[in-house]
Amino acid sequence: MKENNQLNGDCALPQKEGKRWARTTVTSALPYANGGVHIGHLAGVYVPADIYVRYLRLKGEDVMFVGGSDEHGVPVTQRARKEGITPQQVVDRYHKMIKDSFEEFGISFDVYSRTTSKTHHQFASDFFRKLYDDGKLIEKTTKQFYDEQTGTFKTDRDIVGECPHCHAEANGDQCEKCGRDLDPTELINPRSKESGAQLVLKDTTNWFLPLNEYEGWLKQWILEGHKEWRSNVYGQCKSWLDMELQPRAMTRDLDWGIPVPVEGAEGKVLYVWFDAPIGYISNTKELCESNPERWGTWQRWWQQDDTRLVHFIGKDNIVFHCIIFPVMMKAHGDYIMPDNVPANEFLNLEGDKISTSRNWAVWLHEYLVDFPGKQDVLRYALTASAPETKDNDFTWAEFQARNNNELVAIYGNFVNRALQLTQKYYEGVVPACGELTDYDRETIAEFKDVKAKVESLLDNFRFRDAQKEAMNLARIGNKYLADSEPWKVIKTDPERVKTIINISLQLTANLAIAFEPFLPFSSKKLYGMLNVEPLGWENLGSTELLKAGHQLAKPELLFEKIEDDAIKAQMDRLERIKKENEAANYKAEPVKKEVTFDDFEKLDIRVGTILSCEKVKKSNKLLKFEIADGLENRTILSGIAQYYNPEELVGKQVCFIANFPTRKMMGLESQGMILSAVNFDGSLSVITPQREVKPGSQVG
Ligand code: B3M
Ligand code: ZN
Repeated sequence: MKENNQLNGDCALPQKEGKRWARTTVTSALPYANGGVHIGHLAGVYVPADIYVRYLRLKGEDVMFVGGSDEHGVPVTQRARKEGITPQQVVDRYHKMIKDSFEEFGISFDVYSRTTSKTHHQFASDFFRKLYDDGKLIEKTTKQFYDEQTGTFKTDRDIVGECPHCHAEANGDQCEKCGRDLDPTELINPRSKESGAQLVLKDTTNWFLPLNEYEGWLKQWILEGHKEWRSNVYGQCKSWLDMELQPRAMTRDLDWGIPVPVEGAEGKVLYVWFDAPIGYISNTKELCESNPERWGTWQRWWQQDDTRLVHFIGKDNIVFHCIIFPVMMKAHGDYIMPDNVPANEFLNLEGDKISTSRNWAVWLHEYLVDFPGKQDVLRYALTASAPETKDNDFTWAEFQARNNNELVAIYGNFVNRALQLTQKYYEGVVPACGELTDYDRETIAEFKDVKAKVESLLDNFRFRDAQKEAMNLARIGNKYLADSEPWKVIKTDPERVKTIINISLQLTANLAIAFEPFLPFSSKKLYGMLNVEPLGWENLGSTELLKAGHQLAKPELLFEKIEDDAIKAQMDRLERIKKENEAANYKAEPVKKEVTFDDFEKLDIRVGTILSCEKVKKSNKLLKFEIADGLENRTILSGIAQYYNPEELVGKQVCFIANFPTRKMMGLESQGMILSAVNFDGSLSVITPQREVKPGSQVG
């Protein structure tokens, strides 16, 4: 194909060993289309990838940002079973939802497709077939669990049974109770999750990728060649390579997935981790074919030596992107290898691991309902506490503080002051810059530095620190205004104020550039207020961005304070979810030691009617009851004040133990004990006979 100039554009990408990169292919993990996306996804993968891509684009690099949904695999079929719908319905629903969320948060994919597309099925199938034809795969027969009721083999996650260690019910791959990794053959009494049937072991043939044969090459390529990779990534690769690699199955006995293109392989599909990374390539192909003028051929992005490949992923995907997928591409033979895999650690939520099944997450589509228009606030907060080197915690309190104390109080405040002063003194027209003082020069020198700093950090995938540098520019601005005091000087030296305001406005324009990769919505808004088109990354640090005489638009607030109520509503939601999870996980206490009927008969349990009920003074636990017991009536104290209003109990019947010795509490006598059920969360509910009976009736 004939390549146009744009495709051949000159480049200034980071160079390695004299290598000259002409373009960059950036991929971000394909999320499973079995649920929405949450802040963990955004912080770990998509926001950093987007910042990086926006930055490269701003620098004029030729870059393609590839994304898509991973629509095969057991997570999808499990979801389908849970919801009683087909896997196709599951992926249709969630692909749309995920795609919309990414769009709303400004994740600027050049292509976002799906692994159920025709292009992908064909591509992955051909890829497999080439490995198969070239003899790069080995055929192995192994014993797998088989469900005779449904006539299907079961994958680890579709098997349940008794954990051999702690005897809780466990999944085939892991016991959630004791946390141990398991092999399904270790389970006592393995059963099918789907049908509940006992499983039997049955022979099956699958195709394996002999990872072991590539060990030497992997060691050379990663351990020798990529010492610059993040230490968490390098470390994980090293520990894999230090253990002996084993052949790994690339096909599965399942019906949801891409059929294995080999005769006699009916009922088998490609392993989801075989087809998913190929999705990056087939999505590239789809994009290239839709616009060959702009993108050229897909091979340019995957097979040309002057292309740089970068994978953004979470730490649980490291082995797939650094070992298995590279071996697949190496075995195939025509592909370039990733130059870097900046994997992040995990983001927790309020101290707990984010979990889709426990709904312990902040979902993007829900966030936007609660905080409309505040995409950048979340982007900012997530980058500020990105789990780049270790797991990190997202808290709503920190989110609020990042907004109120940084976006509003530093960035927004500076911009607002600069623009408002321009309105006030010059009706929104940029004043001319006069003679500079030493202090002006120092300030200008400081903000000229920012470009080099931000670039070097971004080139090294240090997004948190890079964003901090951008914010530092606003700090410089605030300090400059506070020190220069134009609101005072205006009375004595109005000419001088023109220079102060001019510099402040140049700084404001610089902020719009510096924050563009991080906070695209806010930069757009700020460019609007400055009444200019995007100013260009190459101009970051310039003091001549806004010409004297240029008319600005009406200023608005760039960020708004987030009030305590909004944060409390989020905390209440999490509290509710915690409660629901506790209830769902509640397991009844084991039964106590056996007693005899005689033991039971010693207890005199009766029904009484509550005549009156009131709070005991100075106690927040105790209620005082007058109970009609069919004899002389009695007073009983009970520690249920947190769970009932006294009025709601009057007239009700309760069960109580009548032959307990009288006890003194808070100076009052209690003649018996009211029986309550203790709920999973410790809350109490009094026991009432199901039909009204005469006070004093015995319970037995
Ligand atoms: N869908 C796993 C995950 O969502 C998987 C990533 C595929 S990337 C090629 O964590
Ligand atoms: Zn266990």
